[in-house]
Amino acid sequence: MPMVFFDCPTAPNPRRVRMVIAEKGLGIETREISIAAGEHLAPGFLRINPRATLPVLVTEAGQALTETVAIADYLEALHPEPALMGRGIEERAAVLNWNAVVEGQGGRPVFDAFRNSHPAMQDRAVTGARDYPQIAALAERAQEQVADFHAMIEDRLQQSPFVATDHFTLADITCFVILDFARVIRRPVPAGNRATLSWQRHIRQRPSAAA
Ligand SMILES: N[C@@H](CCC(=O)N[C@@H](CS)C(=O)NCC(=O)O)C(=O)O
Repeated sequence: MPMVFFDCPTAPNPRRVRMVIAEKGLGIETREISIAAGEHLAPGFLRINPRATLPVLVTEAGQALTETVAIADYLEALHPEPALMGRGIEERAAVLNWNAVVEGQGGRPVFDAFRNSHPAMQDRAVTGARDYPQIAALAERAQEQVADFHAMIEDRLQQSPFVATDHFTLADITCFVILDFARVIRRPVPAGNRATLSWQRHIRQRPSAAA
């Protein structure tokens, strides 16, 4: 069975996987699922991922991986170069650690603010097959947390050329995609955050940034 990548062109987590695939120069059979059209809630897709989220990578053995980190780790094991998960145990630990920090302190509030305020997300405040109403106060709190995230990542990038190590990794992909997606909640990187803006310009030049 060939490997199949289930993608959604408008969503940030699938974009992280597209960037990993582009960085590694892989050609993987891809099927597009439209979240906007509700295709991820159709019975055929729920049989593949009962949690109704994208991305999904179905491996050659038929296992459905539904988490970006697991997909990136799997592709790295098959195609080690270029290394995006760190070289050696210290680097790998740093990549997993920083990736989780960025997902938790950046991704969580950006997604909370978007899902709990955007008209397109009405009753879709939480991913999954079940509908949940928006909570306006949660969106407001999340906006404050996004400001904290911008400050935290600026501090980090003043000390380190990349988020996790001295080279480009999955943690940079995650941070780049989240900062870009924050346009939907009108939170660009603040003009004074020079280290973040310079790192962002540098990553925009990579071909994978267009993925
Ligand atoms: N933990 C998952 C998160 C996947 C996720 O939340 N994907 C979003 C798109 S970025 C989704 O499927 N949303 C479906 C919806 O909005 O109903 C990952 O690591 O990729």
